[in-house]
Amino acid sequence: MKSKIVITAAPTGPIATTKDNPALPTQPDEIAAAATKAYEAGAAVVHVHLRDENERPTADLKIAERTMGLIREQSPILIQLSTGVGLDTPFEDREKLVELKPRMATLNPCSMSFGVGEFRNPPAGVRRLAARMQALGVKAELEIYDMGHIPVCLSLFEEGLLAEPLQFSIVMGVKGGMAATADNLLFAVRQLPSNAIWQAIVIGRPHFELTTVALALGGNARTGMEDTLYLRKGELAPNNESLVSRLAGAAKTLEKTIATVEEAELEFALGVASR
Ligand code: KMH
Ligand code: ZN
Repeated sequence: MKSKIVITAAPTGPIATTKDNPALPTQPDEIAAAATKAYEAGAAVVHVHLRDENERPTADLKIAERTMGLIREQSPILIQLSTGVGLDTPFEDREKLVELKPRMATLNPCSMSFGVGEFRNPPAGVRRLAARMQALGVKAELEIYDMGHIPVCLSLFEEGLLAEPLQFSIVMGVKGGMAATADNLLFAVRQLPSNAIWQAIVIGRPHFELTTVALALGGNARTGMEDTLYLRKGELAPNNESLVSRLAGAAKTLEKTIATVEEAELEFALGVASR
Protein backbone atom coordinates (compact mmCIF):
# COMPACT_ATOMS: atom_id res chain seq x y z
CA MET A 1 0.00 0.00 0.00
CA LYS A 2 1.30 3.41 -0.99
CA SER A 3 2.48 5.40 2.04
CA LYS A 4 3.37 8.68 0.34
CA ILE A 5 0.55 10.72 -1.14
CA VAL A 6 0.46 13.68 -3.48
CA ILE A 7 -2.03 16.41 -2.65
CA THR A 8 -3.39 18.51 -5.51
CA ALA A 9 -5.15 21.79 -4.77
CA ALA A 10 -7.92 22.86 -7.16
CA PRO A 11 -8.67 26.38 -5.97
CA THR A 12 -11.07 27.76 -8.60
CA GLY A 13 -12.72 25.44 -11.13
CA PRO A 14 -15.01 26.51 -13.95
CA ILE A 15 -18.41 26.80 -12.30
CA ALA A 16 -18.64 28.49 -8.89
CA THR A 17 -18.47 32.27 -8.59
CA THR A 18 -17.74 34.62 -5.72
CA LYS A 19 -21.51 34.81 -5.24
CA ASP A 20 -21.36 31.16 -4.16
CA ASN A 21 -18.32 31.65 -1.94
CA PRO A 22 -16.79 35.14 -1.61
CA ALA A 23 -13.37 33.56 -0.91
CA LEU A 24 -13.18 31.87 -4.36
CA PRO A 25 -9.97 33.04 -6.09
CA THR A 26 -10.70 34.08 -9.68
CA GLN A 27 -8.07 36.61 -10.73
CA PRO A 28 -4.40 35.75 -11.48
CA ASP A 29 -3.02 37.29 -8.26
CA GLU A 30 -5.72 35.61 -6.18
CA ILE A 31 -5.13 32.21 -7.80
CA ALA A 32 -1.37 32.56 -7.28
CA ALA A 33 -1.85 33.50 -3.62
CA ALA A 34 -4.19 30.51 -3.16
CA ALA A 35 -1.58 28.23 -4.80
CA THR A 36 1.14 29.49 -2.46
CA LYS A 37 -0.99 28.97 0.66
CA ALA A 38 -2.00 25.52 -0.60
CA TYR A 39 1.70 24.68 -1.09
CA GLU A 40 2.44 25.78 2.46
CA ALA A 41 -0.43 23.57 3.68
CA GLY A 42 0.94 20.47 1.89
CA ALA A 43 -0.10 20.57 -1.78
CA ALA A 44 2.56 19.61 -4.35
CA VAL A 45 0.35 20.33 -7.40
CA VAL A 46 -2.06 23.15 -8.22
CA HIS A 47 -4.81 22.47 -10.77
CA VAL A 48 -5.46 25.81 -12.47
CA HIS A 49 -8.60 27.13 -14.15
CA LEU A 50 -8.49 30.68 -15.47
CA ARG A 51 -11.20 33.29 -15.30
CA ASP A 52 -11.56 36.63 -17.08
CA GLU A 53 -12.23 39.90 -15.26
CA ASN A 54 -15.94 38.98 -15.14
CA GLU A 55 -15.14 35.61 -13.56
CA ARG A 56 -16.03 33.70 -16.74
CA PRO A 57 -13.88 30.63 -17.56
CA THR A 58 -11.32 31.49 -20.22
CA ALA A 59 -8.47 29.93 -22.20
CA ASP A 60 -6.91 33.37 -22.78
CA LEU A 61 -3.18 32.74 -23.13
CA LYS A 62 -2.20 36.11 -21.64
CA ILE A 63 -4.23 35.44 -18.49
CA ALA A 64 -2.74 31.94 -18.34
CA GLU A 65 0.81 33.24 -18.72
CA ARG A 66 0.29 35.89 -16.07
CA THR A 67 -1.22 33.40 -13.63
CA MET A 68 1.55 30.85 -14.20
CA GLY A 69 4.21 33.54 -13.83
CA LEU A 70 2.81 34.73 -10.50
CA ILE A 71 2.52 31.16 -9.18
CA ARG A 72 6.13 30.42 -10.16
CA GLU A 73 7.39 33.59 -8.50
CA GLN A 74 5.90 32.57 -5.18
CA SER A 75 6.51 28.83 -4.73
CA PRO A 76 7.81 25.68 -6.47
CA ILE A 77 4.33 24.07 -6.58
CA LEU A 78 3.81 22.07 -9.81
CA ILE A 79 1.37 23.72 -12.19
CA GLN A 80 -1.29 21.55 -13.80
CA LEU A 81 -3.36 23.55 -16.27
CA SER A 82 -6.93 22.45 -16.83
CA THR A 83 -7.61 21.85 -20.52
CA GLY A 84 -11.24 21.31 -19.49
CA VAL A 85 -11.43 25.10 -19.02
CA GLY A 86 -15.22 25.60 -19.11
CA LEU A 87 -18.22 24.18 -20.93
CA ASP A 88 -18.59 27.16 -23.30
CA THR A 89 -14.94 27.31 -24.39
CA PRO A 90 -14.28 25.67 -27.79
CA PHE A 91 -12.00 22.63 -27.69
CA GLU A 92 -9.70 24.31 -30.22
CA ASP A 93 -9.06 27.18 -27.74
CA ARG A 94 -8.69 24.86 -24.77
CA GLU A 95 -5.98 22.78 -26.39
CA LYS A 96 -3.76 25.82 -27.07
CA LEU A 97 -3.09 26.17 -23.33
CA VAL A 98 -0.54 23.35 -23.39
CA GLU A 99 1.66 25.47 -25.67
CA LEU A 100 2.58 27.34 -22.46
CA LYS A 101 4.24 24.11 -21.30
CA PRO A 102 2.86 23.64 -17.82
CA ARG A 103 4.47 20.62 -16.14
CA MET A 104 1.09 18.86 -16.20
CA ALA A 105 -2.33 19.32 -17.78
CA THR A 106 -5.64 17.50 -17.72
CA LEU A 107 -6.84 15.38 -20.63
CA ASN A 108 -10.58 14.75 -20.73
CA PRO A 109 -11.04 11.68 -22.95
CA CYS A 110 -14.76 11.73 -23.81
CA SER A 111 -17.70 14.02 -24.50
CA MET A 112 -20.56 13.92 -22.00
CA SER A 113 -23.42 15.81 -20.41
CA PHE A 114 -22.09 17.91 -17.54
CA GLY A 115 -24.89 19.20 -15.31
CA VAL A 116 -27.15 21.18 -17.63
CA GLY A 117 -24.32 21.70 -20.12
CA GLU A 118 -22.34 19.71 -22.64
CA PHE A 119 -18.62 18.88 -22.28
CA ARG A 120 -17.24 18.46 -25.78
CA ASN A 121 -14.13 16.28 -26.17
CA PRO A 122 -14.22 14.88 -29.72
CA PRO A 123 -12.04 11.78 -30.36
CA ALA A 124 -9.89 13.46 -33.03
CA GLY A 125 -9.29 16.51 -30.83
CA VAL A 126 -8.41 14.38 -27.81
CA ARG A 127 -5.85 12.47 -29.89
CA ARG A 128 -4.38 15.70 -31.28
CA LEU A 129 -4.11 17.17 -27.78
CA ALA A 130 -2.58 14.00 -26.30
CA ALA A 131 0.03 13.92 -29.08
CA ARG A 132 0.88 17.59 -28.59
CA MET A 133 1.20 17.17 -24.82
CA GLN A 134 3.55 14.27 -25.33
CA ALA A 135 5.66 16.26 -27.81
CA LEU A 136 5.87 19.17 -25.35
CA GLY A 137 6.61 16.97 -22.31
CA VAL A 138 3.38 17.95 -20.53
CA LYS A 139 2.19 15.11 -18.29
CA ALA A 140 -1.43 14.13 -18.86
CA GLU A 141 -3.84 13.59 -16.00
CA LEU A 142 -6.66 11.46 -17.41
CA GLU A 143 -10.11 12.51 -16.19
CA ILE A 144 -12.43 9.52 -15.75
CA TYR A 145 -16.05 10.54 -15.24
CA ASP A 146 -17.53 7.18 -16.15
CA MET A 147 -16.33 3.57 -16.43
CA GLY A 148 -16.25 3.66 -20.24
CA HIS A 149 -13.65 6.42 -20.17
CA ILE A 150 -10.99 4.03 -18.82
CA PRO A 151 -10.73 1.78 -21.93
CA VAL A 152 -10.67 4.91 -24.10
CA CYS A 153 -7.56 6.04 -22.20
CA LEU A 154 -6.00 2.59 -22.45
CA SER A 155 -6.52 2.76 -26.23
CA LEU A 156 -4.74 6.13 -26.30
CA PHE A 157 -1.83 4.48 -24.48
CA GLU A 158 -1.77 1.58 -26.93
CA GLU A 159 -1.70 4.11 -29.78
CA GLY A 160 1.46 5.61 -28.25
CA LEU A 161 -0.21 8.87 -27.23
CA LEU A 162 0.42 8.58 -23.47
CA ALA A 163 3.54 7.81 -21.46
CA GLU A 164 3.74 5.63 -18.36
CA PRO A 165 3.04 5.90 -15.54
CA LEU A 166 -0.56 6.63 -16.53
CA GLN A 167 -2.12 9.09 -14.13
CA PHE A 168 -5.87 8.95 -13.59
CA SER A 169 -8.43 11.03 -11.74
CA ILE A 170 -11.59 9.14 -10.85
CA VAL A 171 -14.11 12.00 -10.98
CA MET A 172 -17.33 11.35 -9.09
CA GLY A 173 -20.36 13.50 -8.46
CA VAL A 174 -20.72 15.31 -11.80
CA LYS A 175 -24.29 15.03 -13.12
CA GLY A 176 -23.73 13.10 -16.35
CA GLY A 177 -20.88 11.06 -14.90
CA MET A 178 -20.68 8.44 -12.15
CA ALA A 179 -22.14 9.14 -8.73
CA ALA A 180 -19.87 9.74 -5.74
CA THR A 181 -19.98 6.34 -4.04
CA ALA A 182 -17.35 4.00 -2.59
CA ASP A 183 -18.70 1.22 -4.87
CA ASN A 184 -17.99 3.29 -7.99
CA LEU A 185 -14.55 4.29 -6.74
CA LEU A 186 -13.53 0.68 -6.04
CA PHE A 187 -14.93 -0.58 -9.33
CA ALA A 188 -13.06 2.12 -11.28
CA VAL A 189 -9.76 1.59 -9.47
CA ARG A 190 -9.92 -2.15 -10.21
CA GLN A 191 -9.99 -1.41 -13.96
CA LEU A 192 -6.73 0.59 -13.89
CA PRO A 193 -3.36 -0.90 -14.85
CA SER A 194 -1.50 -2.07 -11.72
CA ASN A 195 1.27 0.51 -12.18
CA ALA A 196 -1.12 3.45 -12.70
CA ILE A 197 -1.19 6.46 -10.39
CA TRP A 198 -4.62 7.67 -9.40
CA GLN A 199 -6.55 10.09 -7.25
CA ALA A 200 -10.21 10.64 -6.53
CA ILE A 201 -11.95 13.89 -7.43
CA VAL A 202 -15.12 14.01 -5.39
CA ILE A 203 -17.53 16.82 -6.21
CA GLY A 204 -20.07 18.01 -3.69
CA ARG A 205 -21.30 16.84 -0.33
CA PRO A 206 -19.36 13.54 0.14
CA HIS A 207 -16.13 15.30 -0.91
CA PHE A 208 -14.14 14.85 2.30
CA GLU A 209 -15.28 11.40 3.37
CA LEU A 210 -14.88 9.79 -0.07
CA THR A 211 -11.56 11.53 -0.73
CA THR A 212 -10.38 10.03 2.55
CA VAL A 213 -11.60 6.58 1.46
CA ALA A 214 -9.47 7.01 -1.67
CA LEU A 215 -6.46 7.89 0.46
CA ALA A 216 -6.99 4.78 2.58
CA LEU A 217 -7.16 2.69 -0.62
CA GLY A 218 -3.77 3.97 -1.77
CA GLY A 219 -4.78 6.87 -4.00
CA ASN A 220 -3.53 10.41 -4.12
CA ALA A 221 -5.96 13.16 -3.19
CA ARG A 222 -7.34 16.44 -4.47
CA THR A 223 -9.27 19.15 -2.72
CA GLY A 224 -10.15 22.81 -3.17
CA MET A 225 -13.04 25.05 -4.01
CA GLU A 226 -13.39 23.52 -7.49
CA ASP A 227 -14.63 20.38 -5.74
CA THR A 228 -16.40 21.74 -2.66
CA LEU A 229 -17.23 25.23 -1.46
CA TYR A 230 -17.89 23.99 2.07
CA LEU A 231 -15.79 22.82 4.98
CA ARG A 232 -18.84 21.06 6.36
CA LYS A 233 -22.62 21.29 5.99
CA GLY A 234 -23.66 24.92 6.23
CA GLU A 235 -20.08 26.22 6.70
CA LEU A 236 -18.42 27.80 3.69
CA ALA A 237 -14.69 27.20 3.37
CA PRO A 238 -12.97 30.46 4.37
CA ASN A 239 -10.17 29.77 1.84
CA ASN A 240 -8.56 26.93 -0.10
CA GLU A 241 -5.76 26.26 2.38
CA SER A 242 -8.28 25.24 5.04
CA LEU A 243 -9.43 22.44 2.70
CA VAL A 244 -5.83 21.38 1.99
CA SER A 245 -4.92 21.43 5.70
CA ARG A 246 -7.94 19.30 6.54
CA LEU A 247 -6.96 16.73 3.90
CA ALA A 248 -3.32 16.75 5.03
CA GLY A 249 -4.59 16.07 8.56
CA ALA A 250 -6.61 13.08 7.34
CA ALA A 251 -3.55 11.75 5.47
CA LYS A 252 -1.44 12.02 8.62
CA THR A 253 -4.12 10.24 10.65
CA LEU A 254 -3.90 7.42 8.12
CA GLU A 255 -0.11 7.45 8.65
CA LYS A 256 0.60 8.61 5.10
CA THR A 257 3.44 11.00 4.43
CA ILE A 258 2.77 13.93 2.16
CA ALA A 259 4.89 14.11 -0.98
CA THR A 260 7.08 17.12 -1.56
CA VAL A 261 7.22 18.73 -4.99
CA GLU A 262 10.41 16.79 -5.77
CA GLU A 263 8.81 13.50 -4.72
CA ALA A 264 5.73 14.26 -6.82
CA GLU A 265 7.94 15.02 -9.84
CA LEU A 266 9.53 11.59 -9.44
CA GLU A 267 6.21 9.77 -8.94
CA PHE A 268 4.70 11.34 -12.06
CA ALA A 269 7.99 10.99 -14.02
CA LEU A 270 7.65 14.60 -15.14
CA GLY A 271 9.66 15.88 -18.03
CA VAL A 272 12.31 18.52 -17.60
CA ALA A 273 10.20 21.36 -19.04
CA SER A 274 10.76 24.62 -17.20
CA ARG A 275 8.50 24.92 -14.17
N1 KMH B 1 -13.90 19.93 -13.00
C1 KMH B 1 -13.77 18.57 -12.55
C2 KMH B 1 -15.09 17.91 -12.55
C3 KMH B 1 -10.47 19.52 -15.82
O1 KMH B 1 -10.43 20.62 -15.31
O2 KMH B 1 -9.98 19.26 -16.94
C4 KMH B 1 -12.76 17.79 -13.34
C5 KMH B 1 -11.54 18.54 -13.75
C6 KMH B 1 -11.11 18.36 -15.15
O3 KMH B 1 -10.94 19.22 -12.95
ZN1 ZN C 1 -10.76 21.31 -13.29
